[in-house]
Amino acid sequence: MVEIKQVLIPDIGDFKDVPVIEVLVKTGDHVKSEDPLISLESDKATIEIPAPFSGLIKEIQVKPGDKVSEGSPILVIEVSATEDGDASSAASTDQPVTNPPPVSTVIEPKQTAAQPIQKAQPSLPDSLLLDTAASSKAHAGPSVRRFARELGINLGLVTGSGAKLRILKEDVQAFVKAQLLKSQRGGTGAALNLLPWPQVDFAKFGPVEIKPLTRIKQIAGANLHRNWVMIPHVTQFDEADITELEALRKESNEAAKQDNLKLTLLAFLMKALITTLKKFPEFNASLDNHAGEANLILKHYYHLGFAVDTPNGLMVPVIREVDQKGVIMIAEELGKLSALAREGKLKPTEMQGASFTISSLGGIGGTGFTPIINAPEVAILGVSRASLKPVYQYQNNQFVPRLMLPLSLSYDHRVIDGASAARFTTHLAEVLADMRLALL
Ligand code: CAO
Repeated sequence: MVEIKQVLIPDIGDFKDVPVIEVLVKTGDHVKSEDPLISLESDKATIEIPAPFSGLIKEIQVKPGDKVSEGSPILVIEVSATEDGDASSAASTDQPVTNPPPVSTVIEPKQTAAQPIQKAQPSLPDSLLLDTAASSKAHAGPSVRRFARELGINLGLVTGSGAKLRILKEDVQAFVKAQLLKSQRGGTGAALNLLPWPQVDFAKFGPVEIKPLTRIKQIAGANLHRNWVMIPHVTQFDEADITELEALRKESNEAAKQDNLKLTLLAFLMKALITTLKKFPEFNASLDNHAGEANLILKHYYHLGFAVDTPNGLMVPVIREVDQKGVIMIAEELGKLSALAREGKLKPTEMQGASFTISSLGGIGGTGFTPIINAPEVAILGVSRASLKPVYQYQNNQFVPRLMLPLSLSYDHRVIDGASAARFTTHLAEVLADMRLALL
């Protein structure tokens, strides 16, 4: 039996009117369930919409440049009962079938409301930046389109030097170079007057291998670069005595084991962090700095992002309303979200809305690092590996072994003063040393 099914855009979080950047299938193609159908790209995310079931593409209802939202029709698939297990159940309804949530989704950290910060190439004039409709008409292959999209360049403005004026990667590179030179000579003072990046033929010195960066790394890299260049970072270091906390964690873990749950330090740390964020609200904020006005947006919600190391690169899932959750519930969500991140199955909504981020390298090692702020947040807490250290106790006049946790707080110096940062880490260390303070 054969059935015609309508495929719609599934729940893609807060995104609306997102441009289609690529249609990855054509009429007559046979797709398997989960095969990517189209790519969408908002200013915050690149989303691939997968096929909800296997079948034959009968009709494509979108083209690059079209704008879609949840529920927009994408294409029509002919499903035969033999090729799709879902076909018989779906056949019983006349309702259009909506896809499952997108699987391979890459979300860039949320941006500020300030429009200029949302551009991928802050030093290029706005008119040169990505215009999806114009770019989609340009004569260029998929890899060149991808390259231009990563740079945020409007391909419609690039002159091609290939056959039939086809745009080559070199043309895009030459275009960017020329525009950067122009903006430097323009003398606005905004461009950095840097030497060109060294072009070295490494093969002259020994054998080499070329490995493309993953898509997640490329997107995360562009964001990290912007945040590093645009935010004046300072990092405040401190140590927290977590001897008692670690004893509590081990004890609690004995009980949690029966429920197949592991309470990691990060869950307790999040709980302690909420107490400190409530005392220092300017750390749970964003800077809205545009049109000549600067405002601090203080958030009355506590959604914590946490960096997860995945085989494809760094992802930052978000636990919402951490202030309303206990350590056990936080630990459960930590485990669930990090597993989804590692499998590449996080939904866009699971990576949005963080008000503050933690990056913990404690499970791996190191004594301190300088994390890059996840814009538009104004601070990020880095955590390194706890170790036993001799700590001098004045009351007993002796050194005692204590488990010390290194903290590295990077903050936006436009918003936060050094003194506030030192007070913040001191308070956090006090709470971690005595978690009863988190109950007050
Ligand atoms: N000091 C000492 N030991 C620590 C520790 C710390 N600060 N933090 C965790 N550990 C221990 C844990 O207790 C656990 O030990 P046991 O198995 O003996 O109980 C072990 O290290 C592994 O913990 P974990 O890292 O799996 O768990 P977590 O909850 O602490 O962290 C997560 C979860 C997702 C943050 C982590 O797995 C991860 O991906 N970290 C990397 C984040 C990253 O890449 N940051 C850099 C961003 S910038 O490039």
